[in-house]
Amino acid sequence: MTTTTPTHCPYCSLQCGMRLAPAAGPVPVEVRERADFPVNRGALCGKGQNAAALLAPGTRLTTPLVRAGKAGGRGELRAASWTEALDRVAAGFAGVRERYGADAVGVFGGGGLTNEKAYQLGKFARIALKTATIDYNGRFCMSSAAAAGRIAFGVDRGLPFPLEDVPRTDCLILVGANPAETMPPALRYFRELRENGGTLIVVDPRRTRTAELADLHLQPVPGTDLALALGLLHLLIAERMVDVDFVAERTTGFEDARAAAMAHWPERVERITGVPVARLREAAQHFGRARTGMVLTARGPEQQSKGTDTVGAWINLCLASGKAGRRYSGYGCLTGQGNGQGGREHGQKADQLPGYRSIEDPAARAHVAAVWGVDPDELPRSGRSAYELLDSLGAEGPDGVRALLLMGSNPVVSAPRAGRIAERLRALDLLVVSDLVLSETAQLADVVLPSTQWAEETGTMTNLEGRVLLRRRAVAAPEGVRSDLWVLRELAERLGAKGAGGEGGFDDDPEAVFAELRRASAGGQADYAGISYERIAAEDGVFWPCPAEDHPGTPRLFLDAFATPDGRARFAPVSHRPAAEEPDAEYPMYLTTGRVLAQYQSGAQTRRVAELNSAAPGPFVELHPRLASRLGVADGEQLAVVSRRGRVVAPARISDAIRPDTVFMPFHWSGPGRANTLTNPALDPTSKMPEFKVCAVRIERVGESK
Ligand SMILES: Nc1nc2c(c(=O)[nH]1)N[C@H]1C(S)=C(S)[C@@H](COP(=O)(O)OP(=O)(O)OC[C@H]3O[C@@H](n4cnc5c(=O)[nH]c(N)nc54)[C@H](O)[C@@H]3O)O[C@H]1N2
Ligand SMILES: Nc1nc2c(c(=O)[nH]1)N[C@H]1C(S)=C(S)[C@@H](COP(=O)(O)OP(=O)(O)OC[C@H]3O[C@@H](n4cnc5c(=O)[nH]c(N)nc54)[C@H](O)[C@@H]3O)O[C@H]1N2
Ligand code: SF4
Ligand SMILES: [Mo]
Repeated sequence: MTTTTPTHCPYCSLQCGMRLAPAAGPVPVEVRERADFPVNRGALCGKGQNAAALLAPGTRLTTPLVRAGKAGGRGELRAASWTEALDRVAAGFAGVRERYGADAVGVFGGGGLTNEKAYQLGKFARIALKTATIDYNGRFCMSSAAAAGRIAFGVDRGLPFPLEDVPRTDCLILVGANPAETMPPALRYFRELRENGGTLIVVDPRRTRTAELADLHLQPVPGTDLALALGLLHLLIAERMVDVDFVAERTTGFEDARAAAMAHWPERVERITGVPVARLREAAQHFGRARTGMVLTARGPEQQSKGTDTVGAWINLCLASGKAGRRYSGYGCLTGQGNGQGGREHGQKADQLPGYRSIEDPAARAHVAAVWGVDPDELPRSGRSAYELLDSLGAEGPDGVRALLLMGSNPVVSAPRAGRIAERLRALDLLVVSDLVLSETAQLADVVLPSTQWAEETGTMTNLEGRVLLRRRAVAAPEGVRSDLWVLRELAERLGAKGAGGEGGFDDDPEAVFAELRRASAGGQADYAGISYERIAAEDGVFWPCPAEDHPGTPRLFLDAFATPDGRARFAPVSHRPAAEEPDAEYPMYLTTGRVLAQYQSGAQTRRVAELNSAAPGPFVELHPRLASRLGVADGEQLAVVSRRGRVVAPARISDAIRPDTVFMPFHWSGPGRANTLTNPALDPTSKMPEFKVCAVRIERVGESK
């Protein structure tokens, strides 16, 4: 019998359990089913099934690369030794720091990094580089839901209940989420909900495969979810479906929220959203009359320049109808990246210290500084958010960032207004990219550091339920590849950071880093103090907060009280406002963007896997047959899509599943079909989330067929 290693998928936040068995040949392991892990019970999507392909030496980086000359410019990337590469990085960072100050060296992390890496990256920025300039790609992901959750409930954990509760609720509204493509093994929970007699309502401008499962599909204009939620609350109030006792006992702020909702009567909401009044009434009746109910949002309503208020409006709906803080009821956000949850808790965010602490809070600074063995006054303050950081790269003057360490993101493809971001990356004095593959962003780097991958390293990941999981090393990495933790230790030593390499310094053993993370998080909101690798292994994961080894962990939050100072949830007094850019005569269509099943994010990984690439080989523009016939466009014909930021070309995919006033593009590709050439970097004022889900475009025929 071969011994298999139980671990989790390297991709999305469902963190499906899988087993790895040793294999002969260039791909050193084989993915097997792990039926005993509760979240996916053995089911995997194609990305998980084919995850091992990237371990083969031919598809990934196996040696550091350095460039002669400046970023994006003269020299070619060539193979180098680790010593040469790391010496160059350390000298470059030290030089920029000397010339421009510590904040001119930036760090950009990712929600795919393990908790240990995310923690160490935040610590590296604050005490080795001493820079305030750090943020990460999670800002582009669930930051609006995180902000709204903190405002309403006092804490941000994507789902306040395990997925196993979903089939037990009576009515579920899924807003701008397409798990049929983005988390297929989770569909089981929504199917079971219907089998149990519950009602599923889906809100999406497209009739997705997820919407096809629903009892009711509301198909709003992109960017109008805020009005839709207000309209539903209006109907709840008008038809006396408010849970008055719950509102009185467990919430504050209802009066202002009520006043805002009263200004959104059904006919007005129909005019804004395009959703007929009859449909609104039907949805309000289902949700309002149900004994228990949930609202789950994903990127649709969140990736808007009013994402925080929009999520707040959906939370209001839950609170007003008493569907929060009770078993089988509540609001949740479906977090996206593998460690999208843990990655936002341990300090790679601009304003944050480990344990979901605020970097501006004196008590938090003192606690974390003590764990790190530094003076609290030495810790930098808050830095700038992801888009603001990327936008300031290479700029002259006091705010310009001149050098960047990028670990776990590919912004050349995934950042809004990506053309501008690629240009800013080229303007840096020094761009350092740690990655598994030569991504589009790594191709611009001065130094590329090849990192070990999921099956080659151990670490913890926190899934969308707040369940801390153990990723286990199953196979040795190829010669020439090193872990991110090792890189951070080596760089910290070269930069002369206090304690580097030694006890309590920059360890590269994941379990030792986790032990330190536990202490740093102790007493914070995301308290991991009681979680150990042994416990995770024995218990199918441990839910935070878990303050002590004898604490059972917390699968369900808010049953007794919300995490606000007075224990009450807070209504958000929000009103509708239009998207930052609405269609006009010149740019008459809405563009929205998102995902397809076989590709992951910027595609850096999945475009290199043959099975996935043949399933989804390139970008496309989804458009309604009525729009297609008005433009005289045939299926498969090359179309140009033009926005105020740029122009892309991709084939037409004609489908009556989309609204006739909207086109959709997936964002997984670079080159002429890169959706983010078009997107609008208008930011939500609270979360700094860019408006990936709405901008105005014009469609032009290119004139040649595929
Ligand atoms: N296959 C695959 N799976 C993934 C990923 C991937 O790249 N590929 N990425 C992972 C990550 S990081 C994330 S964040 C999740 C994202 O998971 P989802 O949020 O499910 O994915 P998206 O396709 O971005 O958006 C969901 C839906 O929002 C709809 N939408 C667009 N505009 C609006 C709007 O204005 N309002 C509403 N209500 N809906 C709108 C789109 O039509 C789309 O169907 O997926 C994770 N899983
Ligand atoms: N238009 C549009 N744009 C979007 C979105 C959208 O819906 N529409 N969604 C946004 C969202 S939700 C997200 S999450 C972002 C994601 O976009 P990105 O941040 O670009 O995410 P990935 O493509 O996953 O990039 C991760 C990179 O890190 C590498 N990597 C993976 N694991 C590790 C590791 O452990 N160490 C190191 N060093 N490298 C690693 C991968 O090979 C890859 O190159 O895109 C955003 N962009
Ligand atoms: S759903 Fe997500 S975690 Fe599960 S196999 Fe697919 S990509 Fe991996
Ligand atoms: Mo994401």
